[in-house]
Amino acid sequence: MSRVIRRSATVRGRFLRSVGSLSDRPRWNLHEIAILGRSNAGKSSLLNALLGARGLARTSKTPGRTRALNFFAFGDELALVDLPGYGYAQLSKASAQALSKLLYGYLRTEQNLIGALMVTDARRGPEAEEIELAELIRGRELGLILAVSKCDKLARHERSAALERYAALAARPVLCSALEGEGIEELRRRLGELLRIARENLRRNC
Ligand SMILES: Nc1nc2c(ncn2[C@@H]2O[C@H](COP(=O)(O)OP(=O)(O)O)[C@@H](O)[C@H]2O)c(=O)[nH]1
Ligand SMILES: [Mg+2]
Repeated sequence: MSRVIRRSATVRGRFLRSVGSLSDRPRWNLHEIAILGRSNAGKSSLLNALLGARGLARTSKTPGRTRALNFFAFGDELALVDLPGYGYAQLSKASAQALSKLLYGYLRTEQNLIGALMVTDARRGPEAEEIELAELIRGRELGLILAVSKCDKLARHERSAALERYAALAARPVLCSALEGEGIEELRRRLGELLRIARENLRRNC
């Protein structure tokens, strides 16, 4: 597939599309980075902070609300994909299975996918599903950025321990807060890094 690559100086966040099944995935020339994390970890909030647009991705006090793949433009070469969170206990077994199929199906097969931004809660530690997802991403030789979020909830002395808990999950975890803006610039820089690598790979394979 040939792709049109244009450079963008500024990031413009914009909702693109929402799809409820893998067969409806968009066919476009955008690179995609998946936003991963357990339900309520703060994925949609972080996405809004990254896109610089409050309320673009739907955030919720009620876990399990994202039931589709939601695509947002981050500049004009990259789409960030808000995915259904896992680990939401209130869903019926059938709904949980359908969401899991959508999530894993997308991560295993999407050809435009260049990496994932995994969002974790700074007050917790890595869980089995996060380890499994990180392995899946690495297995496909895609980039993995780890956002250790809600760091505004930590006391100063708890910060390094939070990073240490997550160090085994991915290199260079980023402590961040969607609420207060800490770490957002660094995460944007990391997204740019993945994009540059993807451009390079594309050029080499042409
Ligand atoms: N204190 C704090 N709360 C946050 C932060 N990010 C998200 N939240 C809250 O956590 C809850 C879940 O956030 P949401 O973005 O909907 O999580 P998602 O289910 O992973 O998309 C909401 O009540 C948010 O307001 C943060 O950086 N700091
Ligand atoms: Mg969400």
